Amino acid sequence: TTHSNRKNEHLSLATKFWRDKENPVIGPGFDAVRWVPGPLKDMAVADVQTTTHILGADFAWPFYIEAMTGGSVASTKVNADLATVAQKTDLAMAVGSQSVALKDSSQVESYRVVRQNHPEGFLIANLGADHPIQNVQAAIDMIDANAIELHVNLGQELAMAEGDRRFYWLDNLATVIAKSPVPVIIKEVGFGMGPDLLKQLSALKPAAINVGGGNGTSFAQIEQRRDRQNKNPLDLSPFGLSTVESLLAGQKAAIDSPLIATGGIQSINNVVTALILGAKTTSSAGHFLQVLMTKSPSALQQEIENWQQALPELMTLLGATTVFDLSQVPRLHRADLQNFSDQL
Ligand code: FMN
Repeated sequence: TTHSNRKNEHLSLATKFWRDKENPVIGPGFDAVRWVPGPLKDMAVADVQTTTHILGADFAWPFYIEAMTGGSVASTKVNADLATVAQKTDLAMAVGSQSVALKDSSQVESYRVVRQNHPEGFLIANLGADHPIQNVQAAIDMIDANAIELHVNLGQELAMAEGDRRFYWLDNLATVIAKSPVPVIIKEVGFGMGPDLLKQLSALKPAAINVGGGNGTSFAQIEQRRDRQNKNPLDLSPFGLSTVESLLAGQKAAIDSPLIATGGIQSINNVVTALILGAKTTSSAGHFLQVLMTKSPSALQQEIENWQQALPELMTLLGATTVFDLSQVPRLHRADLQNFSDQL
């Protein structure tokens, strides 16, 4: 199907253009935040608890593998490999948009393989925000999901010549949140969230909001490159907030919903910065995909294990025995980020 072709093209283009120099820069990135040395604390690295609580569950690590793929032959292998690595490293994992499998049952296997390879794992289903509760239920059942994320990807759709042009999402989100049998995450995919959007979405009482900030994999960019005739030369460059800015917006808006930080998280240092800025957990897509596709599943496992070794050491450096303690660590904002903060 065309959708499967699109998914295959996403995989190869994401690998190619991931962290491309030409990717648009949307606001200050993780390097705009420094960690301030605090008082000494009598503790050992072994005292650190890296667990975080969100979506009604305890997670061993405050990061997971974010939604990427499914719905094609190539993606079955990628999903199988990602799920095996997630199982070995005790990470949660989200699957890519399942809408293709709701229409074409031959594609179900490319998602189900994730549950097969990570039988006890916390798995997150994925659909667009316009899907009715029946589809949400079917997507959850497909992988026996523990939560579902619904993407609100206005910028990405508009960047696609064949993307949606009708966005009647709010009533549907409220209904799905009320009726879903598992926790619902509302997720941006690369343009971030400002304070008013965060307040509006938080009022819908989702289990979490994924701020989906800029400076990570640029999907709008990928869509425009894929669309070779450039039928839709829309320039979205003035639009959006970085992940770091979106997290500051969340703190300013003082919303109730727990925040997930995604978009440009490519190191354990980025994870720590996001947690300092108040995220309850984080996730990465492009970086993990890049390691998997250009190296191997064992290289990805090693990369994640390196993060898992570094995290308790970094937390000790910051005097944080828990992920909550990290949210109290004082930080310095680079001038451009502080300028943003002052304008909030
Ligand atoms: N996000 C979704 O919500 N649904 C998708 O189907 C989806 N497909 C993706 C496919 C690829 C190849 C990549 C790289 C990302 C995809 N994303 C999708 C977005 C990621 O989940 C994530 O939000 C985004 O890539 C930003 O994170 P990153 O900077 O760590 O890549």
